[in-house]
Amino acid sequence: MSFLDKSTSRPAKSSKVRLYSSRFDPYSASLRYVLRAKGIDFEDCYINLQDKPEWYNDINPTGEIPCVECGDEVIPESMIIHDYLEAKFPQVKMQRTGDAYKWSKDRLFVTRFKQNVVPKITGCLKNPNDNVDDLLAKLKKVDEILGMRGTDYIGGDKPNYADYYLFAWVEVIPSLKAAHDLKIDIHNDKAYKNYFAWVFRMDKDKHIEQDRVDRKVNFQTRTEYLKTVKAGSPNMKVGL
Ligand SMILES: N[C@@H](CCC(=O)N[C@@H](CS)C(=O)NCC(=O)O)C(=O)O
Repeated sequence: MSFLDKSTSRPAKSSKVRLYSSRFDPYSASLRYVLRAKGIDFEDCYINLQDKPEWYNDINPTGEIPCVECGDEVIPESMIIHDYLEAKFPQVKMQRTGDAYKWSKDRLFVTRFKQNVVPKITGCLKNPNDNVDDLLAKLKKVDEILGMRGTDYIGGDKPNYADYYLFAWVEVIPSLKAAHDLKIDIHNDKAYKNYFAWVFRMDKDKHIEQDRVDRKVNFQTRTEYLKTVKAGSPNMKVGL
């Protein structure tokens, strides 16, 4: 893993897939989980979002992470990257884990989650009191959808990209709660039964666990990181 800021030059081309990301970024985490599930060897390049290298604009003119580089091919936008990885490395399927109807429902789920729930999670980072009730209401909806699916995972009997996308975001919530001292206690609430059963299963997923080991991103380090965000000076290197 490397940390890149204004003072660093663009890394030389690699024979591996390279993920330009940020250590605690959920969009990037979902891609790492999928890369692992597909068995793809990849390297992490962490961009310092507070002090971005100028050359990063050549990679993504919007300046956003994540971005994937594979030889001469550079792809931004998390959902387009998911599609690119699926097309480029089709051996292990992470999207077509059922028929066309299931694929569409999964995509709809991820799209609506990104539109409706992600802004509540990021909103909680800055202004928890204005966002937490909405977030909890939306998680109830997620619970209903998981219940209606009736399978262990959105993917069916094993996780697919929609599971990894969802998990990469909701795994932030316990740290948000700790960093902002939020009084949320929904673990024993029946309205979240399916959701927590799913979280419990995902939490034991080996690709997610490997990510925690490789990057040392876990409840403690993420909480410390969110505290540095709250204090106005994000420190991407906490716990290393
Ligand atoms: N639509 C983009 C959103 C990515 C995004 O919001 N990235 C944030 C980090 S979570 C970012 O790069 N912010 C820094 C910046 O815009 O300068 C995607 O899905 O990849």
